[in-house]
Amino acid sequence: MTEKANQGLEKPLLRVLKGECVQPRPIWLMRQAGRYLPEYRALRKQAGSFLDLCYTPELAAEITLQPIRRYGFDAAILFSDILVLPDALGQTVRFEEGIGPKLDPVTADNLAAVCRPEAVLGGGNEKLEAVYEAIRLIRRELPAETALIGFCGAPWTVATYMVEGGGSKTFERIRRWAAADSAGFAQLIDILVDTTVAHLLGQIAAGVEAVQLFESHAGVLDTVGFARWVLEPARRIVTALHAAAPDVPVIGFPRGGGVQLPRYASETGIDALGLDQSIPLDWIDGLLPKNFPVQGNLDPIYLLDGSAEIARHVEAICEALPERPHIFNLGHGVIKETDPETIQTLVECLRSL
Ligand code: 1CP
Repeated sequence: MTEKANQGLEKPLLRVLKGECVQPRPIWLMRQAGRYLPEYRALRKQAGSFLDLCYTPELAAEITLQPIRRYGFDAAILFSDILVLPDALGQTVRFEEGIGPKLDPVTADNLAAVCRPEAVLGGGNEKLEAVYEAIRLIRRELPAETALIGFCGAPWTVATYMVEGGGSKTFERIRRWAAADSAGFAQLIDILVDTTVAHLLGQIAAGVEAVQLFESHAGVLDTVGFARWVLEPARRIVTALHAAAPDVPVIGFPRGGGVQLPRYASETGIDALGLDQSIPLDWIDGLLPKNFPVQGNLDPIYLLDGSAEIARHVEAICEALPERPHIFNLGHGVIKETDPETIQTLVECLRSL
C-alpha cells in the first residue's frame, strides 16, 4: 500500500499524535466514562465495588464503550484507574462511596512489605490480567475509526495516594519524605517506574494504540522536586516504552506543571503534551517545536451550566492553535454533575467548525 493510502486508513487521533493537523480535530474527554452517565451508574450498582468493576473484563469493556456509543468520540479510554497498580503491588486499596480512595499508607519502614514489585514484573498478575482481557474485548467491539487509549498514573501522582493514604490537599507526608530521605523515597519511585512500564506494555500487548501518563499532582513540587520526581521518572518510562513499542505514542499530562511544561515536553521524550485549563495556548504554542501535538484544554466547568457559551469557548481554543496538531479535550476530567446532553452539544460544536 502507498504511504498516502495507508495514512487515509489511519485513525484520526493517531494521525494527530504522529504530528498531522486533522480537521475536524479529534476529540475525547478525560473521565468520559463515569458517574455523569446514567448507564454507568446503573452498571456501577450491579458491581460490588469500584475495583470489582475495574477487574471484571465484561463490565470494564462495556463502560469503556458507553460514551463511544453515545457520542462517537475519536478515542475510547480504557475504563480502569491509576490505583490498580498499588492494588496489584499488594497495598490495601479501597474506594469508599462518596469519599474516594483510601489506602493503608506506605512508609519508609513498611515499603518492602507493602509494595511487592515482583507481583507485577513477573507477569501473570490476576488483577492486571483482567485489565488486559478488558482491552481485548474492547478492541473487538470498537468502531474502525476509534482509537483505544491505555493509561497509568505517573509515579509521583500514584505515590501521593500510596503515601498519603488517599487524596490530599497539602501533600505534607509525601513532600516531607521526599525532602528528608530522598534516597529512601527514590526506592518507591523506582518500583513505580518499573511497574508502570510493565503495566503499560501489558496494555499495549493487549491492544491499546496510545498511552497517557496522568501526572495529576505535578503542581505541588518545587523545581528541584519536579526535575527529580516528575521529569526523570517520565523520561525513564518513555525511553523504555519507545524501545519496546516504538509505534505507540505517549501522551504526558503534567497537570499544574505551568512554566515547566516546555521542559517536560523536551526532556521526557513524550510524543504529545496534555494541557490543563490554566495553560495559555498562545504561550505554549510559541514554545513547542513545530508539529509537536497537544491535547486539551477546555475548562470542564463550562459544561456544567447549560450550553450557551460552549461554541465560543471551543472556537477560542481552536483559533489559538491554528497550525498545531491538536486533540480536543478538557483541562481535567468531566465533572459528575455534567448533563450528558451538554457533551453532545460540545461534540457537535467542534465537528461543525
Ligand atoms: O463510580 C465511582 O464512584 C468511581 C469514580 C471513579 C471513576 C469513574 C474513580 C475513582 N476512577 C474512575 C475511572 C478513571 N480514573 C479513569 C477511567 C477512564 C476515563 O477517563 O473515562 C481514569 C483515566 C482515571 C484516572 C485517575 N484516577 C486519576 C488521574 C486523572 C485525574 O482525575 O486527575 C486519578 C487522580 C485517579 C484517582 C481516583 N480514582 C477515583 C477517584 C475519585 C480518584 C481521585 C481522588 C482524588 O480526588 O484525589
